[in-house]
Amino acid sequence: MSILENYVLDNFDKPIRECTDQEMYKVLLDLVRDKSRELPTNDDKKKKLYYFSAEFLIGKLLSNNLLNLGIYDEVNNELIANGKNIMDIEQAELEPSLGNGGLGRLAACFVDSITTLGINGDGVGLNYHFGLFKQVFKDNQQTQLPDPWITEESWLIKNEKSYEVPFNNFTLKSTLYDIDVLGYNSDTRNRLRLFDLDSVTSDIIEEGTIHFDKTNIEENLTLFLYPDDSDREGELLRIFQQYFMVSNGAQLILDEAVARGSNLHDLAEYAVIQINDTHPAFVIPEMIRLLTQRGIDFDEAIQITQSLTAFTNHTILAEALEKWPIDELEQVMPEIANIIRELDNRKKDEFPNNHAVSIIDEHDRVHMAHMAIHYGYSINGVAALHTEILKNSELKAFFDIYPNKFINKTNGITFRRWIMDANKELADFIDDLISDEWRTSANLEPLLDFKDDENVLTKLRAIKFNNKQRLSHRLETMQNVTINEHSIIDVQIKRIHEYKRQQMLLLYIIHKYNDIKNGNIPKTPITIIFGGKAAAAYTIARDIIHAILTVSEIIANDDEVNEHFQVVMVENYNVTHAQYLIPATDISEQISLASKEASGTGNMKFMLNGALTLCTLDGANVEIADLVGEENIYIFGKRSEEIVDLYATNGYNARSYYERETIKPLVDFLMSPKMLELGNEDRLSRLQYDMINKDYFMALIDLEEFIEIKEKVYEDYEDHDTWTRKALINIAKAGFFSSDRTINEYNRDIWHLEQDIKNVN
Ligand code: CBF
Repeated sequence: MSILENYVLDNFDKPIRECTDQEMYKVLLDLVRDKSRELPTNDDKKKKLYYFSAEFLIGKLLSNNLLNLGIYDEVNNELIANGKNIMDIEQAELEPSLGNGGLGRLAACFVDSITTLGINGDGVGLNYHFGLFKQVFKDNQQTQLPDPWITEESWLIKNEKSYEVPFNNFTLKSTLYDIDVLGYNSDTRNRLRLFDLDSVTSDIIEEGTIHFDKTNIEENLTLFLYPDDSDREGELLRIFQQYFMVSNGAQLILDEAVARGSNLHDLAEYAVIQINDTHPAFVIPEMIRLLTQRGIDFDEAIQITQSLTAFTNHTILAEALEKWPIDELEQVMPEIANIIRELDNRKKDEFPNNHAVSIIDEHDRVHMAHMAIHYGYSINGVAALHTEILKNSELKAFFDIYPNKFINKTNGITFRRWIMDANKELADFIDDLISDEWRTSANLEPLLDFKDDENVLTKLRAIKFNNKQRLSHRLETMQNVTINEHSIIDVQIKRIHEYKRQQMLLLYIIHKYNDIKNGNIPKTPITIIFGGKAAAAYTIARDIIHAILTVSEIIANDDEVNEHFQVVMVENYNVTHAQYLIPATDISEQISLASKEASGTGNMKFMLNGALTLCTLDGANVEIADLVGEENIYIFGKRSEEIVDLYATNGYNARSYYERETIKPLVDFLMSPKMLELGNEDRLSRLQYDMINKDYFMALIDLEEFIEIKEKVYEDYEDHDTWTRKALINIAKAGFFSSDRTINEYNRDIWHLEQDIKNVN
């Protein structure tokens, strides 16, 4: 009897064939969990990494874990033999709502690679019950609902560990949940350590909303990721969350290090902390507090903490570099506020009159990044260009005093999820061509030998077509939208933010719509797909979604246009959606205002799946361009130095661009009768006004060039062989972006941990 049959009989006392998909999901979850538990953790290794992150956007785990355990094919074949389909079974799995954007997805890729390379390292975070929110479209607008995912059948395993976190006036006792993290063919496992509070309850959420009493910390603490912080109560709640996360994490570190033999003076030999963005930076004062509480004197506690803490910066956007009013910290955790004051005083004494490096500024706000740079031993950016911008402009004052702390670590993505799981047909085809060695080495370069092989190019096109069909089927079932699988699939999926310039693509869409109305019919139909959430309090981003949905409805209703051109916005974009969208994509839109996108990782996923990148020279696009060569990528727009300069000199005037003959009708269209008939006047006029009078992220500056290059891209698509050859070259050059390479570099240059697998590209 096979393992699967055994599990089914134990659970349901009937054969596989007679089980529902939900029942089969339960069986597979139990099977995978048991198999994972058989693997030892890496705790026999002396030193351990703690990757602190507010988010872990892990995606569904069933397929991924089967793959990593090396039993995917065996299980899948047995399911097929019993009339079951793993894709249907997976529908029963709810995607964990533990993250939102790039840094959260990066953290998920990293824990996979850390385990794959046999490094002792856990992720530390919070167990949010309802994530950011579930995005639902109503009247062409984004509405926000809770996004529940925790059921009896989730991957969480309750751990008996619990810690007390001392807030002002009260103490909260945590509950720890673990999720096992498996590596590819790895014989050990690591864990996500997610802290929670038993008293948290959904009862306090107002029905049909994501609103709740922000002051009721005992009941709301881990309800949502990034709760609205547009008022003081919201800011306090964020501080409560952050301190709860790091205090638990720091206590866990001390517990585990002592259990492994540390006397605390030597803590840095037992632990290293990576602070993922600023959210976990309170771990610094908290670790100092805990060490002093355990008898270590203050100066030494600072020195120990510094020697085990490293920081990753993911953005240069001021609004994302957190600054908390010191009086709010005093209200939530006075001891920590005092420690921060002392840390700040020491740096003010060391660097008198250098205000740019203060931790507490003249408005009494605590700069989290500044604290992490002063009191950590390493700071890294996430792509070569981004790190240079940090060094030369954004954090120049710090680079001047600590040049040796700065280092670049270009992001990466795990190939397990982003090709082996998301695009099995392509992965298998690559095995046929170059053997399966790439699955561990990430070396796809041998594919270049096939760049002129007609049969290979034809097969690549066939795979792309199958993936388009798969996507089309999914959109039909999820959203009741039918897309043309013979069309060019042109995709921009990422958080909705002005700097990412979804509004620029929107203006292009208006241009294309007018063009088709004027009789210029595209040779191949075009489908432009967006996906992404706008933060609930980010009004202009929500206006952009509204404008996209409204234009898409106009196009869908227009029989002169709809068979040639379609615009779709995927509802509630998440990792699962991405796994369908990316393999089906021809054109990857990476069109941020140069200098503003730290790295991007979607760009890497698309490239790996054979999409061609249409981009500005921003973030990791620069490295993609270097790798594939200019003839295999489409680059447009102002360069980052020019943009940095424009900001410095206040040199951009949106209106002067708006007045241009090509641009004015596109922006005016937003308030045209067609739009107003279907859309909301307040939202559309606000967006239009902003574009003409402000346009802080300069959507108009590159618009003409963007229109020009988009036409060229569509034209180039018509030469199928040349296009597919470029796609193949992109796939072949994607190996550099494996997160195994990134983690190998973090370990080599920052963490210095024992590592089982060393032969990483
Ligand atoms: O480094 C991972 C990603 O992080 C962000 O998403 C972020 O949240 N700051 C950046 O915007 C991305 O550029 C980056 O790839």
